[in-house]
Amino acid sequence: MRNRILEELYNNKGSYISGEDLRIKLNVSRTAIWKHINTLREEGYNIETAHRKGYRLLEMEDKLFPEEIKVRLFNNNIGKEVLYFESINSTNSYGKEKADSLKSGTVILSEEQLEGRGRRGKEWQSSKGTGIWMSLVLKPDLQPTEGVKMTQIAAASVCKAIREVTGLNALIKWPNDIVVNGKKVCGILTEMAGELNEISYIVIGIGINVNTVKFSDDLKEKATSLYIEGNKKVDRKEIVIKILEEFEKLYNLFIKELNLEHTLEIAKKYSAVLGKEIRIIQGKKEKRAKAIEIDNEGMLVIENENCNKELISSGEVSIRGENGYI
Ligand code: BT5
Repeated sequence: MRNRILEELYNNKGSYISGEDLRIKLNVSRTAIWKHINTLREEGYNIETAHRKGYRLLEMEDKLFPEEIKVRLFNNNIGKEVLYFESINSTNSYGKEKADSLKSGTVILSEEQLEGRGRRGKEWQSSKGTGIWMSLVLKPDLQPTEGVKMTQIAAASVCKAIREVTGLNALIKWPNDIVVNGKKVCGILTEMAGELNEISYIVIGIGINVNTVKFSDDLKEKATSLYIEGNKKVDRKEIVIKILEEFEKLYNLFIKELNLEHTLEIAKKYSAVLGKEIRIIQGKKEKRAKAIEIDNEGMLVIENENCNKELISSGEVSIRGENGYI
């Protein structure tokens, strides 16, 4: 009932809806409506009450309320279900734990993560209210080998969304980062479970520094936020909605055509590495190379120090610029 009331308030956002109209539409008592409205207020929804006029939803505080996102994504499959937390250990861990009971396309959002993770157990700093800490749960009918391509689809979606919403020159640092002016604003962590020839679920974690003002000493050389680069506060909801719209488009094309053509167009156009001298870090090993191309499978083609071409798959590598982060 809480959600139905909220939906009605959203559909009338900015104008009043009377308690009587709500009562008839939702078939509950006015007292019940009043109680739900109070709970919603406690949760942070800005609902005004006026005598004889009823209830009105006003601009919200800067939170990633799921209804605001769902209402704007009514044509999307991804984002039909949005789970929202004030605080969580990690949206990816939650997605994995609950994968069996979650529908494909479920989005998990949290205002903060207490144990945000990067790849191979590295820490991902996810402080309260400053960023987008989000996971998508998918259950595609694909071979497990195709699963890694989801990172590329996510990277292309995030890159486009940041560019469109903020106008910043966001670039994709293959395979799983988005950078602005040479520093990391976003990292992607794709985790998967399944059998030999069947995926049971994929959880794609996307972490974006949106309104972060300051980073810890260990990060400030290589991390940045949309706020720092653009010098203005960015509405996190706009970015979430744009990412999910872009993701749905690219994901559906991939499932239909079973190739990454549309994603790779974006990956190449906005690549931060192609044509550059880079360092490839794989465990303790590091080598120098030139990034030449991204092939049709999304692998990075490099020219090594002996001028031979090599294919690098995204799994275990990190890329750095010759003299810095990129
Ligand atoms: C990543 O790993 O970049 C993947 C990050 C994925 C985070 C999302 S948030 C939602 C979901 N839930 C999770 O628990 N995780 C996902 P990797 O390429 O391994 O980079 C990790 C490294 O990035 C760390 O070792 C730090 O050096 C750096 N780092 C940590 N926090 C950062 C931040 N907020 N911004 C930029 N860099 C950061």
